[in-house]
Amino acid sequence: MRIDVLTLFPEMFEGPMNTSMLWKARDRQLLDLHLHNIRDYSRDKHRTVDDTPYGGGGGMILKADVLVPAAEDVRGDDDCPIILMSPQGRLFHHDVAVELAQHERLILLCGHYEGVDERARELVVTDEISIGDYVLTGGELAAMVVIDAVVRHIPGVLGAEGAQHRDSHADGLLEGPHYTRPAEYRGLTVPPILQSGNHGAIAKWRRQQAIRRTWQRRPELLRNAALTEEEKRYLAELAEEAAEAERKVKP
Ligand code: 4H7
Repeated sequence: MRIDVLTLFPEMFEGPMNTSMLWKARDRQLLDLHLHNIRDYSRDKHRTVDDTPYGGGGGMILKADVLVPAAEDVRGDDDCPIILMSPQGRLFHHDVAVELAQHERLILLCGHYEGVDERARELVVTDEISIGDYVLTGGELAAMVVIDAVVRHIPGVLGAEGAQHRDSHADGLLEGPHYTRPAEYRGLTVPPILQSGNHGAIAKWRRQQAIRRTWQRRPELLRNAALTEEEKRYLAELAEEAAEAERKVKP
């Protein structure tokens, strides 16, 4: 997969994109990452990329006559998505990461200052994504979050185990608890079932723990999770246990 990033701060990408899973993906040529400095598309001697907003109000706006030629030059005659990272975009989540990973190529546009001239959106942006309901100084950190989450879904990136299918959210549930050695630490022990060697029973226990944790922390996710009849009964037991505990507090 090829990803092009248009940014005023290409150096921000250096650490994250040259570390761990992302570095491996690039090294194995599964990810072909290109960073482009928006400032290189400015045409005046001061390398201007922004200007004051029409109507006043302060702050600076990224110029359409810089952004549009930059995006068009990078795109060439490809018809790949050009995605603006912005607080006004559709919310990024697991399914969006899987969807974006199906593309041969993506272009990510990182805004800055008070924002981008609306005509750049109209002329070149095909999709607008937000990583969450908060404001960032620029789109760079958001773009890196999207790149990391998308690249995990390129076949071969995580090795043969298909670890992305075991991740939180892959099956609509949060992950349950994990343990490694030692078997006892500060008096806290590992659940005996994990040491039983009974793989069927372990798989069932893990699913139940995932359901329990999702029910406790993100119950709204359970609406879209695919549960078996047995798992639905387990969920009903959890609700019954909680109702019972509630009755003990205020009878
Ligand atoms: C586009 C338009 C993404 C990009 C405006 C980007 C949050 C997210 C940005 C802006 C982002 C997210 C520039 C508006 C900085 C606010 C102080 C870059 N913020 N910004 N201003 N949630 N900021 O994904």
